[in-house]
Amino acid sequence: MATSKECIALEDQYGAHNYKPLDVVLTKGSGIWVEDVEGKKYMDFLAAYSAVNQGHCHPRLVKVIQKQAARLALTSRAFRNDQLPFLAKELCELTGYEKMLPMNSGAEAVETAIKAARKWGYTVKGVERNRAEIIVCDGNFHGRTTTIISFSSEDQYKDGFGPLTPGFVIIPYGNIDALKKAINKNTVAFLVEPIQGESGVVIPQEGFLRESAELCKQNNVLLVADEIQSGLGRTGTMFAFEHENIRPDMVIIGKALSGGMYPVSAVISSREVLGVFNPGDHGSTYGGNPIACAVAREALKIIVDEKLIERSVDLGNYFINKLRAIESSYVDFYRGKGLWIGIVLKKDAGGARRFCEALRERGVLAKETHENVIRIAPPLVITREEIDTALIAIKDVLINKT
Ligand code: IF1
Repeated sequence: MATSKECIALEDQYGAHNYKPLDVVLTKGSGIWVEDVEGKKYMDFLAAYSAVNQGHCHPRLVKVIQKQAARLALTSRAFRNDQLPFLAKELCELTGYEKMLPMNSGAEAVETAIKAARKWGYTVKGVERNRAEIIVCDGNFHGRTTTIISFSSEDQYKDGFGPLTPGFVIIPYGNIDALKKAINKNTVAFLVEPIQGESGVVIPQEGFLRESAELCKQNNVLLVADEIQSGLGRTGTMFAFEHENIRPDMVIIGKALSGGMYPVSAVISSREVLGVFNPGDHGSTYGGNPIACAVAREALKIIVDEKLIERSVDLGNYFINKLRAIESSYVDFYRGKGLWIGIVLKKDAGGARRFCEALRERGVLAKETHENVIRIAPPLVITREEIDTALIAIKDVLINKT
């Protein structure tokens, strides 16, 4: 078996350098634990950006993917398969939406929502052709396609990739007056993350989402929630928007929809909105394939059966209270919902990356986001004892730094 050093050298030589990962080469995983090629074990406190909410290699997902792979893997949507209808039904029943459209990556599902919103604007709302506007937020992250980066507020994501797609308006995250001002007769949708992940687990001021939903309703604008990272239990509810008792017109999901086993994403919405798509308007070779659907059906059942949402509430509260009791001169404050916590460091703490490297030395894998936030998002199957174990390392690092 190759060593970490060999793996890193090969990837450096043959792989494009569009990432700068921590130099840990993983080869196995189970629950919250992962193991590197030298046999060192780590606790995974990133969970593949919340794709692995159900834990690594969940035995039920392993079984389902093996069984379905041996039976039927791909038909394309030119033919039907016997898994998609059941995923569609189960997902709609679980979430209370009328229809779903399956894709693969998160970005593809975001693109799907954008296309649906635009076409809804032209065919239902009556917006003049090619004039549709979608409002988005400063600090957003919705993926990396050319259209999606067109409305990123992060220069690096766009620089060198133009010409960009027009039709997007950026407002400050959480600013309801700005949203009010930005809406006009051409506005078809407001696309928002209920909690911003990449921005550092940023929770908008209480009431923002509720007031956004009202504004959207008054102005016949679709409220579109990107729950790719925040959804499916991470924040202690099925969807993060539930914290404000709203119901977006369209919801975008991905990541944990497959428990990390396979790329599966979807848009869920009403008959009115997803009804704008006619045969040939949109699609994907792999979207809705039998493996994806079988895995997603099981991944959703695991969230319910293992009470991952309830666990996220209880353990998230337990965790953040324990963190708040740590007296660290480096920490500015903590914020979080459920098992999604941002440790916000002081400006002079020397950046979060060094803390993540120190955590890794102590067997905890976490990823910084923006200069000074340590993001904590373990699989939701984590136990209280495992949190206690991790807290020893976290406390040590937050007090001693390295
Ligand atoms: C990478 C960030 C997290 C997402 C939301 C859509 C997508 C994502 C809310 C696109 C993806 C990822 C992708 C990953 C890093 C990561 C990330 F820091 F870049 F922002 F999680 F915080 N909407 N998020 O969070 O989904 O097409 O990737 O399946 O390496 O780009 P995708």
